[in-house]
Amino acid sequence: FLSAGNELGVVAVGFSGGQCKPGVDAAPTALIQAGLLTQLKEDLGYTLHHDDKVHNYSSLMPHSDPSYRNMKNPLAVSAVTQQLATQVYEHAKHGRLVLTLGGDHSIAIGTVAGTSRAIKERLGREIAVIWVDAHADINTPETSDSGNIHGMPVAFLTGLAKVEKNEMFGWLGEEPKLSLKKLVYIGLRDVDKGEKKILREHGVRAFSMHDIDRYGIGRVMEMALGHIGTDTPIHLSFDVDALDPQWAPSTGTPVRGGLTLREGDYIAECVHETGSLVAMDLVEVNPSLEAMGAQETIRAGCSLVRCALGDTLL
Ligand code: 4U7
Ligand code: MN
Ligand code: MN
Ligand code: MN
Repeated sequence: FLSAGNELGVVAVGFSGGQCKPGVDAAPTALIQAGLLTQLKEDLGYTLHHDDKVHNYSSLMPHSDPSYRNMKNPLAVSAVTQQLATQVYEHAKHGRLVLTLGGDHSIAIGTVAGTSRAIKERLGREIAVIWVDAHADINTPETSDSGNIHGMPVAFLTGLAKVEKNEMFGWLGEEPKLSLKKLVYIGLRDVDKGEKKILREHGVRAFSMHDIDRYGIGRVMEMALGHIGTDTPIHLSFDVDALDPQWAPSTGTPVRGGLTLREGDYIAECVHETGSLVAMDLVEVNPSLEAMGAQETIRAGCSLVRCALGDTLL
């Protein structure tokens, strides 16, 4: 009931303004050149809806974009994510599964907003989000030390970050795009003090690397999916830095002690098995960092996407 057959909407977003390191904008092209879209079409049998563009949204870039309330590039990130929300919405409202290739994680403000709106309109349902990441990305502009918006998307989507001006995420509107009760984290290991306070106060369901060590990834996925409940549309937002730098070294904010490649793929496979996946983001691949590991990181990213979209081992 969730998506129409094997129709896949693809959005490629070469955007890096949510953080300070250049190069993450080159990821969509690198992933596509590695054969990802061909594999989805030929091996997994999807019908692709893709404009064959990697969007850089240069026409949306403001001439001047000073920090505001501690946010870096607020106008650019707001404008790009607003446009992206429309693109994702257009795919999702036709019942297509939507794959977004980022870009830094700020783009999830747009992708989750787009999915959330389409699923509400089409099915009258709220989406759940599985956020796979070393980081919680739930800083508000006030709690963030870095001012980088890729560390804030969850705060904007859940309404924890207050917005006033339309051109600075006011377009998100009053209604949260995501309920804190329908959010599940997997892979956390570098959570800021202010973020821990937010997670605790709101009782957000989160599975850290400690939980994965204790229960194993199998039990963790049972618990994570159990929290969401069956038949709930799922948006999977996968930050490649959830993987250990051994498997994904080319990313802007690597943190040691992460998921193995197989644990990452397993998460994606379990989400596929629910039959409830409506959208996936793959973000934070930066081929220009740790050049030696770029091919490995790209390969890992392709594998995560294939697993979430139904590639099986046997
Ligand atoms: B990513 C950080 F301080 N929390 O806010 C911040 F540790 O999308 C990192 O998960 C954010 O890669 C990482 O800047 C954002 C930092
Ligand atoms: Mn991260
Ligand atoms: Mn992230
Ligand atoms: Mn990162």
